[in-house]
Amino acid sequence: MSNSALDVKPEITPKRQEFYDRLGKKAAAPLWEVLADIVTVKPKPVGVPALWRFDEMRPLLMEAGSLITAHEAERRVLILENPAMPGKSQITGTLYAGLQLVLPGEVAPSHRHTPSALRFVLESEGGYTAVDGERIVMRPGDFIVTPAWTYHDHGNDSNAPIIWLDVLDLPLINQLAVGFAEHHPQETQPVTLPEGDSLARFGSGLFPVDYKPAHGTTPVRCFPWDRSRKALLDTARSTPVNRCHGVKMRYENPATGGFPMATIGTFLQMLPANFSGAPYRSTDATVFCVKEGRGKSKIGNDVFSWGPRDIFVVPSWTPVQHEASEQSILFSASDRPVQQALRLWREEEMS
Ligand code: GTQ
Repeated sequence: MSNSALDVKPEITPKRQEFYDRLGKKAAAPLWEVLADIVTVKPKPVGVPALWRFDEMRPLLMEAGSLITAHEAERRVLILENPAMPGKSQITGTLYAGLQLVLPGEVAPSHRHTPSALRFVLESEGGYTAVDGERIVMRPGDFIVTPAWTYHDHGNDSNAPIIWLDVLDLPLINQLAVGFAEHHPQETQPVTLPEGDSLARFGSGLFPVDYKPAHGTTPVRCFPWDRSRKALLDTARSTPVNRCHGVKMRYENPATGGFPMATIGTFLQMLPANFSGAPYRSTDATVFCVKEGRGKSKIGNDVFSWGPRDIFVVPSWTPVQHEASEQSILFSASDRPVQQALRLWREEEMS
């Protein structure tokens, strides 16, 4: 069977149309009219490439801060909506992203939900997120995991605003219709664990002798920036630079060797100064957040120049090519763990 057979739609004659209209009244439809749309020769993502400049978003976030409290909003977040999916609260087909602000003295009340969340901290001079009884102090560049159905609240006892990037698997969870949420009985959950507990207990390479991973989510709740950056740059000294990705690493659940989250894969990559990457495409639509450096990325037919704290999105199977004018570090997140669990993930270099 040739590809064109899968791409081409039959002609609609008046007689056929009249038949289709009658089918519609019986909640039925002809497959041959939609086959090419639903059984695609290659991925047809709804999302488009896009970039959000931190310098443009920050004043809007601060304006939100003057209009509504974290308490009233529950979560004071500006959603990063894919321009091709306005009103859908989606940055990709499976992921939601937003910029969250907690002002000095504020608390975002404790709740839990079945969607999983990650935080990538953009601005903080203290302040915390509490997950499952542990307060995690937020520092710029920290990657923090809020597993499904764990209570979490955010608080800012510092003198400066805290701003972070939220990525949640909301569209996936809602597509599966498995979304549940509830408040904690108290506004702030009791802190039952010492600061730094999850990292101290599970981040050193030593586990309790009888430890069994209970689920797919990492017992380490925070991957602190200084350690991640050092691991990346130390590795880069003895690792060849990949033509497409520079030096790219993935965050790991130390209990399983898999991704830290069951649904969202997270990565950190270094592009050396003057890096000019080869084009590639992968099936997992990816949200990038620039931690350090400057450069530009060609995504499909669009070129986006980026600098620190900018966020951009690459849709599924869309060619992308990164360039860096100075040494740059990119954090990124995608639904790769889901695709790999289903044995469906593909990536290829294009030149
Ligand atoms: O911090 O719990 O961006 O529940 C969206 C939904 C953040 C959160 C979001 C949420 C949260």
